[in-house]
Amino acid sequence: MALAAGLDPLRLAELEARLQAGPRLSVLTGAGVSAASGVPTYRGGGGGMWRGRRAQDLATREAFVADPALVWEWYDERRRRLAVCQPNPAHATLAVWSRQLSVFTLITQNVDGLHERAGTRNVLRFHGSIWHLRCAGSCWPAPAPWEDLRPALPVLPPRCPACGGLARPGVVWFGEAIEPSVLAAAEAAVDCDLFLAIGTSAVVWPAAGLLAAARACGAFVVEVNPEPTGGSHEVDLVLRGPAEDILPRIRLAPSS
Ligand code: BV8
Ligand code: ZN
Repeated sequence: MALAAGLDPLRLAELEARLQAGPRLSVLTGAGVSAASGVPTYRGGGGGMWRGRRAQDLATREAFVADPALVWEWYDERRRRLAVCQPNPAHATLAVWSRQLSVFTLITQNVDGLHERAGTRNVLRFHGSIWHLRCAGSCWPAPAPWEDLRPALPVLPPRCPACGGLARPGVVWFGEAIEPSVLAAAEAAVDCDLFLAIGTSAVVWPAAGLLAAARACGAFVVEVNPEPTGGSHEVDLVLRGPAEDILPRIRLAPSS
């Protein structure tokens, strides 16, 4: 496979040398890492809109309270589409790295579950999971989020098994806080030697702030993305191309 156009082999070699030094590696992924699996990105072609509504307007508590059935139709449609998507070579490469490097953390903004399905170790689901549900009410003790992998939910909107009230997707909506233990683990993971930002537009906060935080900890920060992003100005190395082409080319061990 020819290298992605515009991809400098010397830059690839620089990342490879740093990986082969056995660094403490942290990776932040966004929707771009799942693009090759057929999962629409939020700001790319069409992924951000549904029935004329913007994803960031639908992925809110306000939208859910106003019309839980409509919001659940959107999530149900996304779950059905995701159920036929497979991890791609970018997910597979990161899964191998997660098992071969002793200090590895993957912080994903994606809710699609493809990193887990690829067998990646130590995944932090920064924005939760579309395959998890939790009580939307305030039943106490509310059950912990539960996993439901059925592509088509039998009842929409689904109910909470404990109180019979509405269930909601186990994701973090705009305006909602990141789960404190996940946020703390991600903030600890930016203290690393090498930080890769892969397939993210670096627009959504506080995830976007992790790049500068890693830099401030002395990490060498790399962006893997076919396009410039909100974080391009604060990285040390840019690999301008698709993750599914670039990542599999990077050898974790010097060729014997
Ligand atoms: C919070 C789950 C406070 C739901 C999601 C500071 C400044 C400005 C705004 C804010 C700020 N702080 C907070 C905000 C508000 C808001 C925000 O950031 N808004 C944005 C729009 C400006 N943030 C929040 O609301 C967050 N909460 O801060 O709460 C708080 C604190 C305490 C107490 C109470 C409240 C919560 C944000 C989480 C929202 N939930 N997802 C669902 O999915 O249904 S975010 C959702 O959008 C995704 O999860 C993802 O994270 C994000 C999209 O970003 P990307 O993943 O980067 O995807 P995108 O499409 O944008 O880009 C794709 C990239 O891939 C592109 O660059 C493209 O070039 C590239 N690409 C394409 N193909 C490939 C590729 N790359 C590599 N290979 C390829 N083949
Ligand atoms: Zn309940």
